[in-house]
Amino acid sequence: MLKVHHLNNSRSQRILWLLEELELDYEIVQYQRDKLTTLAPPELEQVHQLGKSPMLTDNKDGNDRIIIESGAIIDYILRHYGQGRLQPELGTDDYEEYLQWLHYGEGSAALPMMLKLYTSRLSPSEHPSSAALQIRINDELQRHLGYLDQALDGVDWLVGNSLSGADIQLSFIAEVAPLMYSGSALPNLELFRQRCHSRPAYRRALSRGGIYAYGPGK
Ligand SMILES: N[C@@H](CCC(=O)N[C@@H](CS)C(=O)NCC(=O)O)C(=O)O
Repeated sequence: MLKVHHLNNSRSQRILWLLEELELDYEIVQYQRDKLTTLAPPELEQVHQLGKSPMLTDNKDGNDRIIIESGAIIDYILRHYGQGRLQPELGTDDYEEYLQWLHYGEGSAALPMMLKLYTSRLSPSEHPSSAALQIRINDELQRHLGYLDQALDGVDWLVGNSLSGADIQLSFIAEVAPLMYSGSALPNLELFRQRCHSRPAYRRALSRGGIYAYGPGK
C-alpha cells in the first residue's frame, strides 16, 4: 500500500493530486506544522532523518521503500503504478522535456521562493545587506517565473500540451508565486494555476488532504 506522509500546507499536496489523477489506492498519514515556527513535527524524522514532506512509503513486492523528494516520488509512482499515464513515452523528445521540467521545479524554480520566504523573516537590523539581497532574489524570481510563464504561452500544459507529472510538480510553484512575487504580470502562469485547480482530481486531493493554504481562491 502506498502511504503519503503529508504535512499540512505543503508540497505533499501535489502527490495527493497525482494519486487522485491515477485513481490509485493510498493512505495519508497526516502531520501538522508547528503553529509558531511552521516547521514539521519531529514525528516526520521517524520516517526519514530529513523530516520533510512529502515522503512516500511503499511495500510493493515485500520491499519496504521510503522515497523522499517530490520529483523522485512522482517519478516512482508513475514508473511503478502509472501504466504509461501522465508521462510521455520513454525515448521520445517529449520525455526529455518532461524530465527537465520535473527536475526544474525543485532544482531551480523553488530556490528563490525559499530565499524570499526565509529572508522575509529577517529584519533589516538582523541582516544589514538585506536590501541588496532582496533585489537579487526578485531578479531570480522574475527570471524563473517569467520563464515558466513564457513556456505556458498558448498551451494548457508544459509537455506535448497534455497533463503530466511535470505539471503536477510545477503546480506548487504556480500556487506559491503570487505570494512571493509582485513584479511583472504572469498571466499564463495564473491561468495554469486555475487550470490545475479545476481538475476534479485536484479537488478530491484537496478534500482528502485537509488544510491547504494555496488552493483555489487563495
Ligand atoms: N525538495 C523537497 C522539499 C521538501 C520540503 O522542504 N518540504 C517542506 C514542506 S513544503 C517541509 O517539509 N517543511 C517543514 C520543515 O522544514 O520543517 C521536495 O520537493 O520534496
